[in-house]
Amino acid sequence: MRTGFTPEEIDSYRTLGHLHVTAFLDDTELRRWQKIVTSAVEDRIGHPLRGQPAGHRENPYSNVFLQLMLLSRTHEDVRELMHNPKLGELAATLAGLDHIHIWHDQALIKEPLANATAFHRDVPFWSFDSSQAISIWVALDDATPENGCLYLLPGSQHLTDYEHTPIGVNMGELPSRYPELATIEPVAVPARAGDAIYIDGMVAHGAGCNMTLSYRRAMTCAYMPHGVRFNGKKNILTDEYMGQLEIGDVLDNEAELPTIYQQ
Ligand SMILES: O=C(O)CCC(=O)C(=O)O
Repeated sequence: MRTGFTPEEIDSYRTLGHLHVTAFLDDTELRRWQKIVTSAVEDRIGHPLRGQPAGHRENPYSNVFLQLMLLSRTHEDVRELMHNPKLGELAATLAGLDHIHIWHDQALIKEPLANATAFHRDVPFWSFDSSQAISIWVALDDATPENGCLYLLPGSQHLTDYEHTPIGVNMGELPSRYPELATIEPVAVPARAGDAIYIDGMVAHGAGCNMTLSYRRAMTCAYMPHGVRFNGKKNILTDEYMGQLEIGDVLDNEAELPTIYQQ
């Protein structure tokens, strides 16, 4: 696994709102991630990653991807992968933080013929507002313009606010809401299996549709800066924790939102 970043990579992340790291995992690590994540996904969904193409569900958003949240809470081997402090240190370095927590992990699997993921920002879905939240998106298959690679609007992380805007079915909904985004040419970020793409939590991004008959697997983890405050949105917080929170409280529940790196 990558162990650090050059100053140029850090600058590039902060300017563009994303960083593509090639060969983030070596071949042995990639095979291990593929095996562990695929087995956890299949266990959660109750069938192998084979079968009919996406498109049979009535709601178009349900045909965007299989979204398996918090596999690390139910599968010990996923927990081991995701709770690697090195992953936390790398994310903290890019985000300019000295203490960082796991917000959530999720596997995102584009099924054959899956719909595109419309442009969105991640933080407005979450229970805190911050300009330093960051995610890692690790390709477990080659992600191409044909099967649903990521697309980003470089530099857009500074151009919007924290208002929640749902991921619509239409690619242009976010740029319609924030016209400045419509001045930025989307950039495709094809990735080889084992590459990682770091994504600023406020950068506008999406993914293409999967026009192939194969699955496009990715494993992701989102990170929360230490000391951020509850904004009233539930997202992945448990009912029990929500019941204890008031808007403005620091999100400091280590059982739900564990520290993954502290300098
Ligand atoms: O994998 C995808 O299709 C989209 C990924 C994404 O939007 C995200 O990780 O926030």
